[in-house]
Amino acid sequence: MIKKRELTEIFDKYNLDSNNFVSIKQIKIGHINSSYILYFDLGATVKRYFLQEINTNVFKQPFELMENIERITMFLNNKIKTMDVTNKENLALRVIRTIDDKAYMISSTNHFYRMYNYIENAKTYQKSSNVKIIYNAGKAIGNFQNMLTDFDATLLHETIKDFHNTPKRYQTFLDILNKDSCNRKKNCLDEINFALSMKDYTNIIMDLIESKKIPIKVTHNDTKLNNIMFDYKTKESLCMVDLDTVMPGSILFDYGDAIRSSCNTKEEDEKDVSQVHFSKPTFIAFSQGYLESVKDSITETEIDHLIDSIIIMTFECGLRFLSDYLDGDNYFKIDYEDHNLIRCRTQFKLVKEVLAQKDELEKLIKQIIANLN
Ligand code: GN1
Ligand code: MG
Repeated sequence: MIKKRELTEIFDKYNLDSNNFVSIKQIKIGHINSSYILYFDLGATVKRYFLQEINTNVFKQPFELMENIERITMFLNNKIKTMDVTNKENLALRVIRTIDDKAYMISSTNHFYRMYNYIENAKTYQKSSNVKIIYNAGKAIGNFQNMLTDFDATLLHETIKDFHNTPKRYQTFLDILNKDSCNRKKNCLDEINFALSMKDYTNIIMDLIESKKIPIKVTHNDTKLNNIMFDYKTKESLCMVDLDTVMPGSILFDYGDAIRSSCNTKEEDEKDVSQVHFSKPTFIAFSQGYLESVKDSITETEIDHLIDSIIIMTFECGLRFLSDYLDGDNYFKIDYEDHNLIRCRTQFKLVKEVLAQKDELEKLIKQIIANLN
């Protein structure tokens, strides 16, 4: 939790009246940054702000990162202004600037903060089996990609290099495994063997990108269900949050990663892995919403690799958890010793289930596509 002295510094930088300050609530969401809601009593209303401390261990170039986020959020907000929609202020994040006109503030204890408008009457879901919500999640990710098609990708810094370069992630895993610096290899031999057996899968998307068989677009790259805000009442999706990894990429990253997180019947860190299953109804609902929104821009080759992308993105995520576990938990926040290993197990279980029904899932995609027009 943020110390009182630091909070005072934040209030000063953002010109917030501490006399109106009511409380601060930490939101336990996300494995990287720390997030807070600030409440101010304005008499007739309560004003909220969304404050985040950026994890500079993960995002080593926070200035460039904030430049990206400002560019993207301004672009989105300008576009929304011209659209014939209601509720415009809730359809994209807005960065709040400091009194010295910066998109961030660094505290005297060297913590890096940024502030956003608070999206009112909205919520996120850790998981959901409500097909309407899931269908809207698919639409949200498709729409996000659509809105950014004319964004100049050369303006973006690469906030984390090779973020979804699965072969590089695999190589990093091998290096960490080789060192076994925490002597944890012995605790996870099954997971290691499964990871090694998946090597041939790792190159598929990168090969398609390198051979220019699929296009590079501006993508979100972290399309977990809980990175989508939904209207509290209508369950319509409002906007995508957590824009730190918006970078040039393949839409397969976003589709695969979203299915990975949405179609898990349990939490990402469910300890009883026998409870973890890949939900086919969720897969259908999400794919329906997603494909409806991108049907005019998605290519044949991208469609042909949608199921591969689920396998690869879910595997990559599990591999990153496993690598971090072997490496001594330096990257993802953990609540207990084996947390990253538990997370890895759920992801690998999902990969196995998708592999086992790959042909059927391919057929379902074809059916959805056939019924679109
Ligand atoms: C991290 O910050 P959060 O929890 O939205 C990670 C994603 C992983 C995800 C797994 C910058 O996302 O890549 O898929 O955890 N973000 C970063 O839950 O590494
Ligand atoms: Mg994130």
